[in-house]
Amino acid sequence: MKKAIILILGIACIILIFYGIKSDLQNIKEVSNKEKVDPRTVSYNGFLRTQGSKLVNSKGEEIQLRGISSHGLQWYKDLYTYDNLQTLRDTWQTNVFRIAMYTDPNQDGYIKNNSLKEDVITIVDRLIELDMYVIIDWHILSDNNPQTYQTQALSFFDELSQKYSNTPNVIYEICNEPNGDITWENNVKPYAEALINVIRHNAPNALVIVGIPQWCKDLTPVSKNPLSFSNVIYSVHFYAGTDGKLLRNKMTEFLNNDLPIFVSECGITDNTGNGQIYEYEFKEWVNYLNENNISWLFWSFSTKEESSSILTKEYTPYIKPESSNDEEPSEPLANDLNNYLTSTGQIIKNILISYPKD
Ligand code: IDC
Repeated sequence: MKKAIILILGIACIILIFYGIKSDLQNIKEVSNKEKVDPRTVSYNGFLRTQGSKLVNSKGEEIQLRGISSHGLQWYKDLYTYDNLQTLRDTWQTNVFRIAMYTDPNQDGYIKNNSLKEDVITIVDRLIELDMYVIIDWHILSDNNPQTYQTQALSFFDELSQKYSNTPNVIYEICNEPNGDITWENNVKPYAEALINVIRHNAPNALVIVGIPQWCKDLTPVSKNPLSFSNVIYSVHFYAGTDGKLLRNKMTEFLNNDLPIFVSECGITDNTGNGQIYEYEFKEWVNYLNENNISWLFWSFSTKEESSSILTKEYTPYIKPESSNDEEPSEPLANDLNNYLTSTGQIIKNILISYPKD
């Protein structure tokens, strides 16, 4: 009798151990599968390139990047902490962030304030660590012609493309929005050729975004006379209160000419970045972008009191004190940006998280 009990207990133990090991193995397999195939990461996708009108990853699969653009780095750089970028990745499900570095000296941009380059590098390195794509945006705006500071742009991108020559995360946006008294043929195209030559020399596989005339809306001259480089993508910017079907029709025509488009900036207001919110029109835009697999980034990650901001002015980020690098904030939730969303922030977050998991 005793022997029989011992035997039964023994068999029961063996069965339990067997199932324990099996479920452990299953867990390990599930975790390692997840680690291997998260299709939003740079480790999965590698260097991006263009193929006709499409953007594809290193395996030739189509890809759509979605993310948020910073506001002017000179004003809001403290917001782009590692924790906040991680939140954009994990809770907002984005895979790209854009660093808008204004150039205009009259706006305290890079031409006057060279130390912004160090801030760009700090944020780029955070995004590399987070396995996300990052766009370095030479944010011309009131300095309408990209040729005005071409010399400075050449040395800026020369240095950064050397530094990040083998880093698939980094995408170069060489001029935000050319505007004013300039043309594609005489100003933007020659500027782009000079810049792309330098970037390609250092980082032959890098994707380059080229802003086009009239605040990134005038596609016609580009279509007639595109750049002859590969892996170049043209940026179109829209603001839902200003731009609609007319611009979308032009984009469709452009795509049909086998040329690629990247929406490196877009907004839910009119083009002032303030005033009314055009939620319905913005969602029409997002549907169009999804149908065509066009990447897009939202303007903007800021706390400025204007309706394009995703955060309220009360938000302040938690900055880790220098001396206690590893310490957790005592009240982490108090600094969670998700608790300080404007209605714009809430709408954009909902749009981003409603995508099916890739
Ligand atoms: C706006 C900012 C605003 C700032 C202004 C001038 O939202 O706070 O005062 O720039 O620096 C763009 C530009 C982008 C603009 C945005 C909204 O790329 O810099 O930001 N916009 O006006 N193009 C179309 C709209």
